[in-house]
Amino acid sequence: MMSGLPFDLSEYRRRQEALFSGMPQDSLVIIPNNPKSVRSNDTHYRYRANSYMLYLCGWEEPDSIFTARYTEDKWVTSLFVRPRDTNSEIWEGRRLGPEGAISGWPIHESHSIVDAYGQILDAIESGLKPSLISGISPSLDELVSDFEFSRIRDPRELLDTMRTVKSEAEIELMQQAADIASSAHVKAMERSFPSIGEWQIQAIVEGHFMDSNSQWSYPSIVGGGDNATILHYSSNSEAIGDGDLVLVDAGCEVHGYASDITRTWPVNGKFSDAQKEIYNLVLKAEMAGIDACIAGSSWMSMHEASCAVLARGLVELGILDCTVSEALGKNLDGPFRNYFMHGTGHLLGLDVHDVGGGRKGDKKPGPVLKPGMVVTVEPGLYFASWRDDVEIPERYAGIGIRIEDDVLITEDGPVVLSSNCPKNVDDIESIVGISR
Ligand SMILES: [Mn+2]
Repeated sequence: MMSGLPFDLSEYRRRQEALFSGMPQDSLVIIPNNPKSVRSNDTHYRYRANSYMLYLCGWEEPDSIFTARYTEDKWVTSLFVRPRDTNSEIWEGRRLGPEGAISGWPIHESHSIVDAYGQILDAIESGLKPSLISGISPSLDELVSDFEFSRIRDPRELLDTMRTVKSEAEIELMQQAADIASSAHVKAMERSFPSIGEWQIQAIVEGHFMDSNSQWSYPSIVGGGDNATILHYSSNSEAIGDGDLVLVDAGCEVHGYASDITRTWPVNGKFSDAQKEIYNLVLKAEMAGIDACIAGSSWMSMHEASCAVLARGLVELGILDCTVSEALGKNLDGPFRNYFMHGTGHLLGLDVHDVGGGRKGDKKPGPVLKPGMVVTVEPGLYFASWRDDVEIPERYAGIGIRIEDDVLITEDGPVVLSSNCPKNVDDIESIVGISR
């Protein structure tokens, strides 16, 4: 069997070496794969390998553990995998087994998963200090916690920073994911019509993902009218009325690398004046955010750029009755946040909300933007008609708009990977409904 790995072995080796160069030589690196997840009784959700496992060696089978230790002047990598088992393979699918894992994978040794715990215990008892990614495998967490280490070394401290900067080959996969998702949004626009079900738009989008040999990278959000104001709406179960907007936040993955695109359009093909006012304001904020995606800039610069545009626009439209600086607030926490509650973007990669910082609630500030980073830029404005805690102007009640692109940071400025997905009012109006 061919390995079918998305990268040259040398790229995986480079990643491994970069990790090991930061690890003390008495470390035992332990990275478990994700467990399978039960949907009901004996039926499982589609399996998705752990992103760190994909990053370091591309192994996609469950019940596997990647380890590395330093012996005889070099780091030796091992993969513990499910052994071959004809009966299990008849029911669940072929396994590569330790024999298959050793040929064509970027590892030195392979073993049966059955031997993993014994070998890990032996290594720890011989004096190696576990460097485990915790929170993935409860039984490994427990095994390691039985030894009283002052602190378990967490390989994520190094890996997360490494993962923020993508190689040429990674960017190529992310471009493919962005292209597939862009086409999916275009198809959904073309086939929209008044009264279309949110689930029907979901089917068009995800059908295109599957048709492209891809799959969603997070549950698709398809919200019509007021549902577009629910940030993580995902039931996608209502019909969308004539005159309503639909917000579609949907992306896919290619070899684990995600795209994450949001578009908002009128299902009848024509923005109302009120919808257009809000739409063009969000678009202006989005483009200001993209323009701020400059290598060397602070993480907050795109958020600041988008927020400034939104606050000014809300004052100009008469939605906020105050000065622009009052609307913005001292710490970007002014009343414009009544209508824009989330961050402007996040890192994107093997995880849709990728590792490496920049997330709300982080203790450290987000990373300085570097060439090779991919971020999303996704401001929005939400006027939920049912809210009574803030002023919702009648003219804009029931409007929820977000526009999101995937942006590669380069020395020469931002490159929008999702640029094939239309976002100007005229471009959108010219295609909505043309193939209904
Ligand atoms: Mn996003």
